[in-house]
Amino acid sequence: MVNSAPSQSSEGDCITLSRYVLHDLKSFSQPAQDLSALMNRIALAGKLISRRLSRAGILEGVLGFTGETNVQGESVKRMDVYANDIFISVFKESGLVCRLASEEMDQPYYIPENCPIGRYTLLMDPIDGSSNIDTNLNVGSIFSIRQQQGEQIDGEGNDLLQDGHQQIGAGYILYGASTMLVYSLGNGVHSFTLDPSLGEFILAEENVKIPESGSIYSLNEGNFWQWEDSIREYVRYVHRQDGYSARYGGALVGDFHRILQQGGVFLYPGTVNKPEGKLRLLYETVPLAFLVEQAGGKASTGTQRLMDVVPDRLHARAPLVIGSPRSVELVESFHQQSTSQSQQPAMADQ
Ligand code: AHM
Ligand code: MG
Repeated sequence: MVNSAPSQSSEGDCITLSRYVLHDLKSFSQPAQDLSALMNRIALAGKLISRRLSRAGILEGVLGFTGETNVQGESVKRMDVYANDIFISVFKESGLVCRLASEEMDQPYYIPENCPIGRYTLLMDPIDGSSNIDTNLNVGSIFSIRQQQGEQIDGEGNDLLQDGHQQIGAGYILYGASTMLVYSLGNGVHSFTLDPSLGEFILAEENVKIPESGSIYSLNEGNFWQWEDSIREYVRYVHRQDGYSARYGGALVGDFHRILQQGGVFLYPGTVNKPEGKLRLLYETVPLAFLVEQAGGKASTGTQRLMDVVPDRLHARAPLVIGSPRSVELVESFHQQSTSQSQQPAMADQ
């Protein structure tokens, strides 16, 4: 057991991610060592991606599109491919992760030499918010860790079609003014800032707690006329109140990070054409749901707790309402109102 809590007393005693993870898990056991090593590899991927992004404007072949489309039919950016390859390469010969599943890949990627010992699957969105890359705005990587169950896993990853409670950890890396890594392995949420001079993620805040409510609402209001009534009613309500602020950066990780720190709610609702919304369950919304719940917040589809949703396919999507508990409940109350109204018998004409 690790007994003494590391303390951040001076610049010479900064707490690195690898040191902190073992403290967080309160163990030096083999599984704890493995998870610590796994988090270190994720951090390495984050450092490599961060380094490339920081020089994007002066390196050849970083910005722009590849000309390909991914499994979702979306145009692929060069950085999407780079970041996806980085996550794969940092786990090769690691003995840790047998399989990676990513927003960018049709089917899971197996690293057979790891599989006899590496019982983990890493799910990820290697670059989330990639439309921000070419304008030098913040983007992120989202990750989720699941333990493989049983000996047999099929090539298509059907065993991954389970609810969010199967996650043993989740987090994100935010490539912003500084690069931050925020994670939870089920014992609270902890945040780290990359110190480029050391090349290490240093503890910024342990046990991050989201405020009970907040004044920020974050959604793409350009879709107003495509939403269902309940979301439109919620936004009309917000417009009539004093003190709300709209904040939307077009990259989920950055928008979510602000809400985690300052409170409020992020929404990506379904639209007429896409009732299930835009964001993917396994790579984006469910990992953040795990994290926000660990920070005392809530995540829902508007009508159902997100952690309970079972995807019907690897790249399934669902509407997202995530943030401070009271702020999420407020959005849900508009859904409930609209459901109860639609269930009332139509008034007979007088
Ligand atoms: P991506 O993973 O293809 O980048 O798409 C996800 C991003 C989120 O980061 C962001 O919240 C959302 O798409 C923005 O979508 P929109 O431009 O429709 O507002
Ligand atoms: Mg994404």
